[in-house]
Amino acid sequence: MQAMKAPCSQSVRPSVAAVLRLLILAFCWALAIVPASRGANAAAQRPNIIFVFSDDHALQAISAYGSALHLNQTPNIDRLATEGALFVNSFCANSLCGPSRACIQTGKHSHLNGFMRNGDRFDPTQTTFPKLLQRAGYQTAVIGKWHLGSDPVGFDYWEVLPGQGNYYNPDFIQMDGKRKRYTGYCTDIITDLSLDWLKQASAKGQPFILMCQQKAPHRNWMPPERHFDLFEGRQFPEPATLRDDYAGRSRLLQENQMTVRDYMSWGADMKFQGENQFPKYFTGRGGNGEYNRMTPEQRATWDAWYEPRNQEFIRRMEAGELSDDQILQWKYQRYLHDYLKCVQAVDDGVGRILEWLDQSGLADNTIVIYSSDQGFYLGEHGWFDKRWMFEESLKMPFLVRWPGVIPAGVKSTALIQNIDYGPTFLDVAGVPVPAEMQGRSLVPVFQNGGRAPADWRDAVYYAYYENVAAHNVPMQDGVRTESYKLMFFPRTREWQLFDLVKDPQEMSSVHQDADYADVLRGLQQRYRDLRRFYDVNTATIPAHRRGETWWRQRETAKSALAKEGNVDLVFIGDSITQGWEGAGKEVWQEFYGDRRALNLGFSGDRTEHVLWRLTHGNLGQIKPKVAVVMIGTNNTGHLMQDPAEVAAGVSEILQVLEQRLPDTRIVLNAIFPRGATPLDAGRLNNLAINQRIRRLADGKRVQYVDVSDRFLTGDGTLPKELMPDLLHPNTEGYRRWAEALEPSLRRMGL
Ligand code: SGN
Ligand code: CA
Repeated sequence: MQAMKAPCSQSVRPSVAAVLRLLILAFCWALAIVPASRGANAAAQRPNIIFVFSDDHALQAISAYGSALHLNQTPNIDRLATEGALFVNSFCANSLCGPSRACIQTGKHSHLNGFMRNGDRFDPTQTTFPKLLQRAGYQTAVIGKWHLGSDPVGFDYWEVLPGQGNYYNPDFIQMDGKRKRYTGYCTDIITDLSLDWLKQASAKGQPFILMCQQKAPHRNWMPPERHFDLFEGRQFPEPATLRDDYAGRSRLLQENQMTVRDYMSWGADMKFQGENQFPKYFTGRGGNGEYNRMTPEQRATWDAWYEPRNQEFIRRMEAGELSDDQILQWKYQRYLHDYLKCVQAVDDGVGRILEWLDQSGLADNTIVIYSSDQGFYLGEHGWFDKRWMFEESLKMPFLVRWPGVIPAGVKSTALIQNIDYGPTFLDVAGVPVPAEMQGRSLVPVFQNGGRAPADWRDAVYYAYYENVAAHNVPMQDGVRTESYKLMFFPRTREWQLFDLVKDPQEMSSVHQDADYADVLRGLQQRYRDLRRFYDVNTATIPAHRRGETWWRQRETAKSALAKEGNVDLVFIGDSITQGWEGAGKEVWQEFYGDRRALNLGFSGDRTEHVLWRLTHGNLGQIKPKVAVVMIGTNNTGHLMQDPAEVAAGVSEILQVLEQRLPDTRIVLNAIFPRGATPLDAGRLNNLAINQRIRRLADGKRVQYVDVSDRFLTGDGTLPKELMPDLLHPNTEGYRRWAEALEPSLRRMGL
């Protein structure tokens, strides 16, 4: 669908040498030379790719991006921009480590590659670009941070950090599964290992791709000894929004747990030794795992630098010399100093790789890209970390040098995303991009001097799924165009709209401003259309509500019950099902009290929550004879979600049940009617869902039961005598439901 042609078949503006190379390649192909020799010839011509990828490197900390604050100098990374291109509108699809990497491997958004949150396990059987490049004769390697749970696949060589890895004396997982500890500083070790591999690979004559994936400058920002003195005496300027009060935007922003002011830890982040002496101002009790890993020599150097400075701060604190705001200022400086020193080592590594390319003569035929898994807040909005769809963490650095194709000094404003990297690498190698990949090759943008071709995208789609985990950032998704950003928070069902031209710091949402009514409407349509285009259906994407205490407790309690087994009948659903414990209690007792029944109804749940629960312990060890399923009215009520999407969610639930409880028969209950009259919008939506899910029944294992006639009067009115709130049955309503279910339950052997 979006597969681009190989660069060699497109119109280029190449150097004479490149034209010659392409001609020779075409000639070889035309002659259909035997595969072995063709491989050798073609391989010599296809460009090598070196992809240097770091962790949490903010654009503000790359001098080529010319940040307003002019924090630091990264001459080596900058070289890629001076000799190639700098992309200023480069975005991630999901601003988190594992998810970003999975998007890159697969060229797909998170909901399709399945790696939606850190801690998920990457399914290595998927189509990934390294596998395809390997098949096409490229030598492939990944060295450094991986963070995808499963072992790398599609690589001739890999050596990766376990999980987040360590800065000092890190362990690396070897291809045989064993761990090897290296003494030294992680960034330098990754560069060393990368150069070792490059030297070997370049001697073999086949083209290669290396993913050199730095751990730095990820939290807890542990600098290398050689840069301790780098910014001595420097006071970094503070971003204008360091003291953001989050007014004018969703209240969810206030719930964040990632401010420099309140969430810097005493030991790991701020590098103090011993117990936390000022728990009012610092989190944690103390301790720094990295410090514990150091050799005595490393510790001595470390202490010699940090201790006098720490002691001076402690002295001033004890003397009461520092106001709250001065303490914030101190933390911000410590944070920036450490972070930027980590960045410096990354830049050193890029320099060593570029130097090797120059010396080896491979620079001309090697594409070098620098990027990072997401951006990062360096105090903007008061924050560190990422996740939010605001600019600083939505953006990814992207600098690329491709001699002969990209002219020097290009600054591109094309909207690009990490799902484009895989397709780009394939395209560069002349490998067709599989239609299932959602990203697009950037080669046409490269060839067009950085300008987006006419058919390029007008907006990117973003979705963050790690709800209520570290830093308490809520689930969110949205679209970003050249000048606007629309965000949606499902938890509060709120829109946020930012005019990036007038309000580049995103300090005020204009979604309720009448002057922006047309923009809002237009972007909401773009949002819906993009979600359809990328196949995003939240009704089928498992989601939890563990941020709500009662929900978490109910989930834990129900899973514990389910673990015991001994269940013949299970009800699965939302508040209507949970109501068997409320208005329906007596009736439940009467009908199911002695039938080993379990209630898995959770008030407010939608299909996505049921999917999550059924796959995270709610089925425990149960093997019921019958499961009664009714779900979907909240997909209607909360979101007015498209009936086809909700029906897909129900279908997914039935599939999960079929896989996990193959011997259980299902009563698929039509969603109850809601609203007073037949033309109630919610009622109609439920009807449309029912029309679809009815077809999911096979009459044997899955039986469809519609009991609406027990509630509705002849003219379709829903009487309050049975459903006082026009949504939930009262006791009499539950009685009618139980009676209506009874024949099916008996037929199914209960
Ligand atoms: C760790 C960090 C978090 C960070 C995540 C994810 N805490 O948990 O601050 O958001 O990693 O980062 S720490 O105390 O262990 O440093 S990611 O880049 O891997 O997604
Ligand atoms: Ca990261």
